[in-house]
Amino acid sequence: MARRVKKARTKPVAPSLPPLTELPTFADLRPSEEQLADFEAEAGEGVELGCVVRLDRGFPAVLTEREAFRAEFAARLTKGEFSKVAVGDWVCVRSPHGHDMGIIERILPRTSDIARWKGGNRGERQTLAANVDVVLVVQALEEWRVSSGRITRSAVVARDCGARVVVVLTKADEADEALVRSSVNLVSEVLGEGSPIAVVASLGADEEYADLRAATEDAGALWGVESVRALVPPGEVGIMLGPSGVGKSTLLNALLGREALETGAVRESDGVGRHTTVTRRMVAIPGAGTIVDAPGLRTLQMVGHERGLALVFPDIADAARGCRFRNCTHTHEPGCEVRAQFGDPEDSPRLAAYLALASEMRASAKTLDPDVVL
Ligand SMILES: Nc1nc2c(ncn2[C@@H]2O[C@H](COP(=O)(O)OP(=O)(O)OP(=O)(O)O)[C@@H](O)[C@H]2O)c(=O)[nH]1
Ligand SMILES: [Mg+2]
Ligand SMILES: [Zn+2]
Repeated sequence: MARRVKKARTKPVAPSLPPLTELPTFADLRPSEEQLADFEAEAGEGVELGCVVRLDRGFPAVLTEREAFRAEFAARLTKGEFSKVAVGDWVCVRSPHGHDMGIIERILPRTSDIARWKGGNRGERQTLAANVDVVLVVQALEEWRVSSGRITRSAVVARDCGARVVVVLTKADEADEALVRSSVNLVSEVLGEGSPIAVVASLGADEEYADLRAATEDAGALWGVESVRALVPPGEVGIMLGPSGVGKSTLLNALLGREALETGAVRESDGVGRHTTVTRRMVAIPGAGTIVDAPGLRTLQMVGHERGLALVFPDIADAARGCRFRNCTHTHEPGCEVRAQFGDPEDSPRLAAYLALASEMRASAKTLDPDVVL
């Protein structure tokens, strides 16, 4: 019989955490007028304004005007609130003053909240980043075609949360001109004019690829790592959103000009990444704003993002208001204005993407009630 080993009762300690590097300066991060006013109205003696710049396995790090430090929550905040702090959050914080940790007293209301649902129909809402201006939807060009479904899905979540969308197609060096051209055309078709597209080959110098550059620009997209800087101007905060292994951290290293972030090989058999990045962290980009590197996402469920859907597909959402039935699925119903105006989804990737996301939202609304879980 196996002997039971008695477990030692030790107090849980914070794991050893990596040093705080690549941080933006405090002046790079700009709280909104409301956040500043809230801070001034509420902050007491010894409390400073801070921004959550990293989360390492759930442990926050905060940057104030004077310093950067690890922080924990004031006792009254720990219940439930702990998991809710996100990179980008503005907080009222007490400096450590010789202690290990600063103390977060309050999270200030967010201007935007990039969130996703996880965990199926008993799921919870997880904030990926707060107060974000722009979402970089990242996808690799190595496949035979990019997934317009994945891109529109990310765009809907981003727009629903109040952020702009830009699309970054990576690994252009593994594609040819025809693939670059058709991928850019597909993304422009499904997302319309509003979202800029950049095509990058992060491991080489932008000048090395004259043919890819010509194909990219010809299709109406921006070429090269350097073009990404202008998409996140100084003072703005962006987040990279995309599956593991598409090259998010590699692109950030290229923008930084050194290997500051860990990158990892993708699995040979199916090209899927191994979730190399495990930290959410802000990275200050020279000549640009701040970009949050984040772990790749396996799934992005569509729950209650109707407003985002209408923002990404305004013309289709408009037409849908003209359908005879209010709950028209635009698949078989008579008097369907969407089908009348946009035809058959088989001929229109844009309509097909809209219908797939709308149908998923109808299904999730039946099993998940966002208002209850929030
Ligand atoms: N050929 C080529 N390979 C690239 C490019 N960008 C990234 N890679 C490779 O793709 C693999 C994954 O890159 P990462 O930057 O770690 O991917 P990631 O999106 O950060 O992945 P997670 O952190 O797991 O979410 C690495 O082996 C990179 O060298 C590129 O532009 N061209
Ligand atoms: Mg990474
Ligand atoms: Zn209809």
